[in-house]
Amino acid sequence: MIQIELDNNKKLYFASDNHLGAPTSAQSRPRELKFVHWLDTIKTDAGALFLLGDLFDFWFEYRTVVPKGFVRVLGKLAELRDSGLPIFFFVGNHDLWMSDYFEQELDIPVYHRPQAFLCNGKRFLIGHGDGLGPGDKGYKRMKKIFTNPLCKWLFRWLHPDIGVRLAQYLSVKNKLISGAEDVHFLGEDNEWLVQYCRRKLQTQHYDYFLFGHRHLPMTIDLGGEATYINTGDWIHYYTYAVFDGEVCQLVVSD
Ligand SMILES: [Mn+2]
Repeated sequence: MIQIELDNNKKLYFASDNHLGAPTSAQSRPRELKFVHWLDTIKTDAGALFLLGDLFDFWFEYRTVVPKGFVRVLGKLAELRDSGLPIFFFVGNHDLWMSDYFEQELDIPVYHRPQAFLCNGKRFLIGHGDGLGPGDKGYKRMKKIFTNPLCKWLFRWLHPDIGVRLAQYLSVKNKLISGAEDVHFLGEDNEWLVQYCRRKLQTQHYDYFLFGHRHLPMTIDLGGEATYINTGDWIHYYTYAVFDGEVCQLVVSD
């Protein structure tokens, strides 16, 4: 459990699913600028910033190379971090090949699974949300391949111009960005992250569960003073969550 004490009037901010770089770097630029502008507006009262995954539509770290682009958002994160703002990065299923670049270059810790936080007496469980809860077997199988050390090693030895292009092709082809397939709310009882939260609550109380991944902003009352908030995305909704020290809620950015 990581503890954060918020000073007066400071807040926690949570955002996810920017998918920068998709469907093309030119088309993702306005979203990147909007996000960088948002980072500028929160820096006055942010006590900590949580990025809940899929910041990049594709990311891979070679030993000496990282993908081109994203200079503005990386620069802004560096500025905020250098000014003393704690930033926590949770990898999503699109950027799970993060290694130590964020830690080394930006001094931002990277989490590969959900992490508990205690802030002003409230318990948080925070993560990206992929592969949690029951079901989603196809994805879980795929994730095993993606995270397999031998597969990663083989991919690393493809020339980046081939590897990155191949990954971008596969990533953009799959749904969310193209808008080819709509994301539908499955109903409280069928949302597998809701089921995941309910199971967690059987052994440990949390005041707030924060996840991304669904690309659907939602706030779901789990009963017993527990709430699940999904941060939505920065493609269609431009939503984020903010915790003012007492209450956590979803906000649409302007
Ligand atoms: Mn996503």
